[in-house]
Amino acid sequence: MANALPAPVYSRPRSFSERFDRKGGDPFSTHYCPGCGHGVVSHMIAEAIDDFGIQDRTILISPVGCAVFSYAYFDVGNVVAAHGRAPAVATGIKRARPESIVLCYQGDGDLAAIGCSEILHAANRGERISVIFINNAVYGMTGGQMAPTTLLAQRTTTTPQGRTSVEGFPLRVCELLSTLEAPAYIERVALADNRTTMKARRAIRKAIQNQIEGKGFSLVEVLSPCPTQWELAPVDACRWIQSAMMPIFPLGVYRDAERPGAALPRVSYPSEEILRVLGITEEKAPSPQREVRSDLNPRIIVSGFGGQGGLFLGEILAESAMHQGYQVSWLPSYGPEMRGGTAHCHVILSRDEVDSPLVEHPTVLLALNEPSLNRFVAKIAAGGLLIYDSSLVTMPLSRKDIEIIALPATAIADSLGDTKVANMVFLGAYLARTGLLEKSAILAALRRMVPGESLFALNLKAVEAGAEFIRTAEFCPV
Ligand SMILES: Cc1ncc(C[n+]2csc(CCOP(=O)(O)OP(=O)(O)O)c2C)c(N)n1
Ligand code: SF4
Repeated sequence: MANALPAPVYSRPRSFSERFDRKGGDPFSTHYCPGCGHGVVSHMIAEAIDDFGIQDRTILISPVGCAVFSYAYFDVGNVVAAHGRAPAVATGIKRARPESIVLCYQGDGDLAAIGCSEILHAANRGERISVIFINNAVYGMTGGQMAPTTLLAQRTTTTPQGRTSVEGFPLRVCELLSTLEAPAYIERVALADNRTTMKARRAIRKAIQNQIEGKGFSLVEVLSPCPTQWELAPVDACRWIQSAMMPIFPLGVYRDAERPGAALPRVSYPSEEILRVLGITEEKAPSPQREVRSDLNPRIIVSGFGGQGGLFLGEILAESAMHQGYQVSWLPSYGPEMRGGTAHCHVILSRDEVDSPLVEHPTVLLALNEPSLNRFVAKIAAGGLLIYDSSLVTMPLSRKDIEIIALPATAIADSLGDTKVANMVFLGAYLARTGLLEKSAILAALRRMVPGESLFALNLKAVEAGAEFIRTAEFCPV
């Protein structure tokens, strides 16, 4: 086979350390999640260092964030800077050792939040450093909180209903820095597919090459997947970069001293498109002022044995109502026993501000067992609603001033194959009786809070079975 092409050789860049020794990790793999963009970008940087033959004079400034262990991965000079301070540290090193190649590696929390002024001034001074900026639209390391780059309507742990303009708009670092006179090179790239990834590789090499050639400040922003905090499979995370991030953060060269006057990429702001991609229609978009459909402001107690899922039921109610624009509170109270002890929670869903999360006289009692019914039935406000598990409760009830629904929740859950979903039967029954919350809000809350497809499907079935009971059974008055 004289004409056969040589097989491609994939090798580990020499600029990676032999072992990735760090606190509490396997020394032969990185700590990055599967599908994370940090690993891809690290490989591109290491490969470029090898190809340019600069390993012995490269100094990498690692950030605080998911990339904090970069010092363990790169066999170059390493400094870990305080959160956001990489450009200041890089400035000092580059000025003291101008022959060194100084690379700043930063996340969007690090660079665009706490370190916003550092990067602005380093760029404005035209420091001869190369900055690789990972924009994954969240704080990855600390649990997926909102970053300055979080998209409008994007849900994060600190914007559970989606970011609104109250938290500010997504910060566009390339656009911001390109208003300055000093920078030599600014480009935004993405890890969305093979084509964009190859462009990202070229841009990273160019930013490093610029420094080797003594050109000024270079920055490459990489739209990078964080499947873990986005709660998406790696492939879907790449698609999300394309469909949701790229319209807001247009790719392209924002500054190139070699190509003065190059047209800047223009941002389009297809907010409807973003909302559609995020599964939110205009009407459902979060709006604090939104008029809710129901007139009820229920004050609810959910009570049962620990392990019956009463607290979770309360949480789902609060979360669903929050999706629908309610002010909510959820106050759990339980004994030290994980299972078998009593547990209850106070849940308030209100169109006005909630001044106290305590529910003294509930307008709704969801009693999952007899001791709970016994304890709280006298406290229900006149005209209130009681739903109790008639599979477990035998005590007679004498109150005539409230609506009472005897719901065989445990029996219904058993018929679905799992006693544990009796709490969801309660949820379905309560919602069907009151019409309080929209199905989409409940689905959204269940999606967020119930892990795994099969468990989600079972919970949904139980909610529907509870609703079906209300539609078909004769239940009141008892
Ligand atoms: C001074 C200071 N404030 C806050 C923190 C907590 N903290 C650690 S990492 C981080 C955010 C990291 O997010 P990002 O820079 O986007 O990097 P990612 O983890 O997504 O790669 C924060 C706020 C800290 N370590 N130090
Ligand atoms: S949390 Fe996100 S950014 Fe951090 S390692 Fe995992 S995927 Fe990467």
